[in-house]
Amino acid sequence: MDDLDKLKADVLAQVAGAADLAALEAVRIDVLGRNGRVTQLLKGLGQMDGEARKTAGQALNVLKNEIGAALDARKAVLEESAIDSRLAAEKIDISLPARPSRTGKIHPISQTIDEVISIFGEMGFTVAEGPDIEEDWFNFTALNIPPEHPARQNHDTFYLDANSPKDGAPLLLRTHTSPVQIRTMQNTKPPLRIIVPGRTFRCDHDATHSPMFHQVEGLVIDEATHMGHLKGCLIDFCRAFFGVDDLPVRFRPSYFPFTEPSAEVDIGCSFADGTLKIGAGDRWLEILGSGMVNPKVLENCGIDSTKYQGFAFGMGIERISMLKYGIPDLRTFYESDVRWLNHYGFAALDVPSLIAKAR
Ligand code: 2U9
Repeated sequence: MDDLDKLKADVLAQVAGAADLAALEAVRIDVLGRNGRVTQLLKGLGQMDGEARKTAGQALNVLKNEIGAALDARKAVLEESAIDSRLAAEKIDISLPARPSRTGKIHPISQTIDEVISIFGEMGFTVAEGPDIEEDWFNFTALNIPPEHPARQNHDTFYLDANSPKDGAPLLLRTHTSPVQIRTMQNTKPPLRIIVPGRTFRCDHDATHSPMFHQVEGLVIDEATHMGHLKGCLIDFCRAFFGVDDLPVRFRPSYFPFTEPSAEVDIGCSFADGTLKIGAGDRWLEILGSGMVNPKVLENCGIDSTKYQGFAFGMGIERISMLKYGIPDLRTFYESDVRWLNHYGFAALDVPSLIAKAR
């Protein structure tokens, strides 16, 4: 029994001293392997007699179990520390910039939307979205375009067969993203500062019109928002988007049912030798529509127009993308020609922070 105690102390010390899993496995083989020290003793039981064999057998089994438990416990500790050191060694540097994609390109429409979001994002706007299939009320009536209004004719609306569950009028494909502003005003208390990029649909198809196109609209509502805010915001936007610090911007009176007063926004340009140059010259290019939100529209959405006022604007994404990137033909946006995309597309993750650059 004394020998067994010594053996036990010796083995347990070896187990405790095993520095890694390989060393621990060597200890296990040395003790419990086919010719291991404890295995040999167990084999020797066969030569012993009766009572002595029983006593020695019990003691050896206890020893074997104790050593087995010690090996398991040490193994668990070593495995955990192996994982810890792997984790420490394999740390990844998430501040490294991603490798530029060698295959895919970002479509100019996505890029332009991302740029617009980036500029207005830095001015404190958040992005709002809504459904492509709309109810008549959200797309027209709430925007001060009642059924008999002539503006309805200009919208060339795609109507669906199904009627709206609310007013029985046919559902439609939204003709602008404005219904999202209506939904937001109904669901969110002012102050509001949102931009709404998205697909819009009009039954119109020729060289300069597509039945599906993209818009970004914006809406600001607060207690003292005025025309000066509208002008400052849109001048900053045009200068940041086209990357021209002193870009001339002109506000020209206009009419929209949902804004009063309304203004179209032009930027200065020249057409020397048939080439468009943005930022200088004696010509003007229309870029945006805008205006102070009509109080009737605020009231339609449950906003007190004696307390709140605001401004709104809208622009066509394809139009500003064509002007900025010199894309000559609207139809090419939707042809899915990979040669066109390789030429006009953008590297992934190349979303410029245009406001920061202009500063
Ligand atoms: C609400 C109130 C007001 C959004 C506006 C325009 C002027 C505009 C056109 C630009 C080119 C559409 O793509 S386009 O043809 N848009 O001129 N949009 S003000 O006014 C709103 C919207 C929602 C509740």
